[in-house]
Amino acid sequence: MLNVRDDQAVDNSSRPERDRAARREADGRALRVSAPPLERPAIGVLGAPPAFDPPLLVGRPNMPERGAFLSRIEAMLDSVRLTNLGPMSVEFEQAVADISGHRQGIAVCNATLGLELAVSALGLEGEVIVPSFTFVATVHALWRQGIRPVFCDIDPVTHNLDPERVRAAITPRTTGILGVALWGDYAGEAALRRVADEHGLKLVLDSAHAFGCAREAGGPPLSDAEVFSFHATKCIHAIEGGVIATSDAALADKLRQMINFGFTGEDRVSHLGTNAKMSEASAAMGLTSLAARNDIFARNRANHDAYLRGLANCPGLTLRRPPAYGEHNCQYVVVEMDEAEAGLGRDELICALRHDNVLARRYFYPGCHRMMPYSRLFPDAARHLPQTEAVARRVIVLPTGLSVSPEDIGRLTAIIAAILGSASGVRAAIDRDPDARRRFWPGDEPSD
Ligand code: T4K
Repeated sequence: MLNVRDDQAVDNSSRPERDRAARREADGRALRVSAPPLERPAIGVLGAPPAFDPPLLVGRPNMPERGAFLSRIEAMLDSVRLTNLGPMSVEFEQAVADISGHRQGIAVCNATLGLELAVSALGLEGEVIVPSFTFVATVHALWRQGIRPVFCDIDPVTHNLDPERVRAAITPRTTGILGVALWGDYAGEAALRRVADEHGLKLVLDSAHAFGCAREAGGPPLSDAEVFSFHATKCIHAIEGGVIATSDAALADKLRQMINFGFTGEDRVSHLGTNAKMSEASAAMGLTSLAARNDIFARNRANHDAYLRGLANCPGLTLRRPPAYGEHNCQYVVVEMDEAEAGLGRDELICALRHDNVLARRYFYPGCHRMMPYSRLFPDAARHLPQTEAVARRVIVLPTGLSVSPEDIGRLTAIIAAILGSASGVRAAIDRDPDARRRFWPGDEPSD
């Protein structure tokens, strides 16, 4: 049985009656989009009590079935095998490899180190082509290996690398392409493979988001190696963890050595390695989480459907749909906002939602090229990344996972509709609180 938050209907019985009445009133008004906003506010930003308590988060961990997790922990304690390629990490890595269609998996302590090791084991150096519209770990994995990241623009529809732009970015110093299956979408994998083959390059995929997602037209893996994240915020997780997956046996052998300091014998070191092993405690969580995969994906799908229904009433907001082919983990609910149509700015909507305890995110704003050290190293990068710049300004990621129910999403989307329906009042309220932006995003704004 999954440990699903049991207060999803937001039970206020312990709160004062006054509070409950205000909440009911707020809910009712939230549905009446055309109600005069400032007289009797229905939404947090206009003075109503927050709609959600506890807050709805993007990336709140899916908690495991406790009994199953604890019995794995007991087995670990009984066996006195805590780490160093123990039986649970071996079971976990093979299960991940099987599900993702690779022959082998190498469990690691997180996907960031997994990416560094994959890149290093494949011998990448010089320049590697990479998107800027990704979590910054993708790019750090290159730069920390002394590789120059060459930022390439994305396709505005798939949000993944644009293969034709990748082709155009290749130089004599290019040794590989580090693509990202962003939001669990493998779009472009086959085209990137073709480009890589034409130029004798390696293809590595950052598939941190993509565990359990079908590939284009259900095809096989096409990268030389791909790396999945099992961080606590991922729908299937090992608290911290990752798996490097590959069908190249020699590469897998080398990686197994590299995650263990480069040891190839008790007293023999054959590679520059590190310590990137997954502990048995993490593997215990990973296996428990994996066993709940169908339930977790089903909840994410139900939540996605609830967003689809609810956002149909929200002008200017387009919910990104998972690809039509095959299974998808639906772990990120990605909405693109057309500010002109919505009548409100993307950041204003996020600010407003925070007053209702909905902590929507701006993943992956402002793009890695605007983060240090890359903004200093490549100050002109933005000129070549128009799609990245535009997409990063219009994406909002909304809460999902086991801690969020379709009913929550019904209320949440009604609140979004109310916010958009009261756009001018919302804007005025936000403008009256000039510190709000600094509170939510200290250190904003990136320089152009
Ligand atoms: N490549 C890509 C494309 C990635 O997206 C990522 C990671 C990586 C590579 C690297 O993978 P790892 O090395 O991490 O395996 C989170 C995650 O830390 C990160 O793993 C993830 N991507 C990224 C998209 O999101 P933050 O800084 O946004 O998460 P944070 O700390 O704000 O947590 C999200 C929410 O969840 C918060 O509201 C708090 C809540 N939370 C979080 C944790 C960890 C909890 O309630 N409990 C918890 O234990 O980065």
